[in-house]
Amino acid sequence: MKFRFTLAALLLPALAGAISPEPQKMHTTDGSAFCARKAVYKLTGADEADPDAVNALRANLKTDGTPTVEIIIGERGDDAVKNVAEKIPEVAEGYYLNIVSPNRVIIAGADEVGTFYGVQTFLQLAAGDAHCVAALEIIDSPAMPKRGVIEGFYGNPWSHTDRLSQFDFYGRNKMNYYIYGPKDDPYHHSRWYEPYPADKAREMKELVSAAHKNKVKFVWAMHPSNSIETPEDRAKALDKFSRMYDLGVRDFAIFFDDISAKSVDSQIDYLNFLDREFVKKHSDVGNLIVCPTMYNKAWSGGDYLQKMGTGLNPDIEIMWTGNSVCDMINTEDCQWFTDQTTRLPFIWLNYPVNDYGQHNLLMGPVTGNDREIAPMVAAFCSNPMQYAEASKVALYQLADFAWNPEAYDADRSWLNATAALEPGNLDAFRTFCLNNVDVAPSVHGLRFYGETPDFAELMAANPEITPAAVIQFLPWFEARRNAANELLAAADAGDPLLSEVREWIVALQVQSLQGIELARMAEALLAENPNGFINSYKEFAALTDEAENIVSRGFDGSIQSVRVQTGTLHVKPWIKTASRQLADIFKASGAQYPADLFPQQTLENGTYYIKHNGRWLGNPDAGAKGGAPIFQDAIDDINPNRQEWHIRLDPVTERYSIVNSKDERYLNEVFKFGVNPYNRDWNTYIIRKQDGKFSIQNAGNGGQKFWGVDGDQISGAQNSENHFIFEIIPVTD
Ligand code: 14T
Repeated sequence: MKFRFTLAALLLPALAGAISPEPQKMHTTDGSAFCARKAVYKLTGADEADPDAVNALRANLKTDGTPTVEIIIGERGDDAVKNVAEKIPEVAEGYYLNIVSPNRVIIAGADEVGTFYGVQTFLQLAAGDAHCVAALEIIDSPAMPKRGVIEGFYGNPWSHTDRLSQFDFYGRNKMNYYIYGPKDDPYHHSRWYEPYPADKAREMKELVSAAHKNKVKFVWAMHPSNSIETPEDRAKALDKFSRMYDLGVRDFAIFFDDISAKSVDSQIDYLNFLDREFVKKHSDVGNLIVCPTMYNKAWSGGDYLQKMGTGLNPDIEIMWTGNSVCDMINTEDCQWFTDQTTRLPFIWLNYPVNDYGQHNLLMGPVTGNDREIAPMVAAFCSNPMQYAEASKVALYQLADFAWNPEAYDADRSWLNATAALEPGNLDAFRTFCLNNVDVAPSVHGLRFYGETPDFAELMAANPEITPAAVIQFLPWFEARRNAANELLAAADAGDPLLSEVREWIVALQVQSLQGIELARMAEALLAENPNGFINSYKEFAALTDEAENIVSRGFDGSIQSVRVQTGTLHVKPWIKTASRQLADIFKASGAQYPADLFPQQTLENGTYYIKHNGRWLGNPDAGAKGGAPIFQDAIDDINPNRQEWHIRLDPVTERYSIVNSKDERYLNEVFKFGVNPYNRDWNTYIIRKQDGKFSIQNAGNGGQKFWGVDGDQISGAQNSENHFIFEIIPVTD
């Protein structure tokens, strides 16, 4: 067969590894080529070709001994590749790769970066399973000119080792941008004007050079907040930029995100000043990039963006996260931005960043970005997790997307990503990743519904949670336990990715053991074996406790330590519901059990008065929209249930909802009647009891405020106050 496009390498897994990103054009040609494992290479053109490309070949291939394969290498204009000049794509960073039967390879870049990328593709082919390469021809180039990563999250910045490993990864996967802007590096943000101390400066220099060797632009970003107007502030900014220049930095950005900006005019004036007084005074410094204060559509208003568009020097680039802070990028978002600014957005994709939902990892297929955006963006960069190694699963796919969005297939890209990253534990690793897909409800509302798809199928097949149904889930949990055990062994043997996310693997293990214990409880119920049930229940309760106390990055000085969770979309809520269901069946069976076996609820589900200083909490405007409950001096004998409250434990959050018995309206986290649909992540409370009095506290997304009382309304209490100020009294007929 003469022409087989694009998918050829994936259809020939025994012959080649997956090429990352997927090439634009590829076809196999007649004849077979050579086995890379045994080959000894001779390089032709190495003197003129890009040195980083040549080094990458030398570092990965055998070149000593009698040559069996010739590699002809160079970029447009070089003698070595002049015969194929017309085959080289006319796109920056493109390349032509020809593996000619039986033993010749031609790598010809459109420019130095193109040659380097051609080498990466060849090395990927040469590292395929059988180490044998097919004769084939590739013409390849990026759809988006700037592709990469913004280290722009809150929390523990990446380590030096993390970053070095990232740059190597970007080089191999053809990403060419890295923007340095970790919010918790004081020299970037809070003390932007201070020079890096000597040891940090040395590391920075090493980083810049490692990035450049991998054809990655190292953009150093500064976040000066509102200190931008005075001559002193501006002199400090120039000084800091100069110091960074001396460390090798040639690309700069200014971030104005997450502040309340004083004035767009002074931001524009400041940026144009830096552009004029610094960028334009250095012929080797790239375009200035800015993250505006209004960096997404939901936060945009007034004439801010229009002013940026017309006021900024034309080659200053403006970042954009899309429709909202955390959202995938659609053509409409890009168009909207361009309509405002007359510029193409420099995309800052807030994925897989998880600083706003730290309990969850984002390890799934990357879906949701429109494939048609390539001509509509200036750049496509992603803000990752503080977990650098684990972020590579998403970054691999985003590199694939940005290079060749038309061919992008999220599931296939995810399969390739996982295979490239954990070839030794592939099935177990994929199982692990699929348990960590959704970020759970958060302020940003970004969700992914593809988590644990086979568990979702089991749930659909067993909609009612009976003991027999619970037993159906046993093999699923056993398979997870086995995967977790395998990955833990690899983590402890030093695998960098798996040891980085070790706690989430433990969480998967504990969750599987919970599921296995639930099946034992179900078996005991069916066998009418109360002691068996009690023992398994105790075991289950201990595992639940363990699951809630797995902490990642809890070391001293950690900026963000995290209580980990996994399988939150389907598995975790199912486990909670199933355990309550089995416990209820057991209680109803009339079996004897120790009084303290089941957790004591502070309050049994029921209807209560809530009282403060002798006054009753009531709902005088029952049936209205919104409004607040009121403490009333007198008991309501006209409509008594306006002062009666249904207080119930939500089985998923294990916190209480508080709903008025007159009109079923719930209380929300700002102490009012909610007007949106009830949401357990916002509208449930922790209720505690001490000396006969109760405290009520917001939780989940609702924050941590305790209820206090101000006049006749509930208000947020000061932390120093006594929070046990309420009486909660059952309504008895
Ligand atoms: F600059 C921006 F494009 C941006 O996204 N800024 C931050 C970013 O550093 C952070 O990692 C990301 C995800 O949490 O969101 C932005 O930070 C926020 C966003 C909010 F909506 C911080 C507080 C918020 F309320």
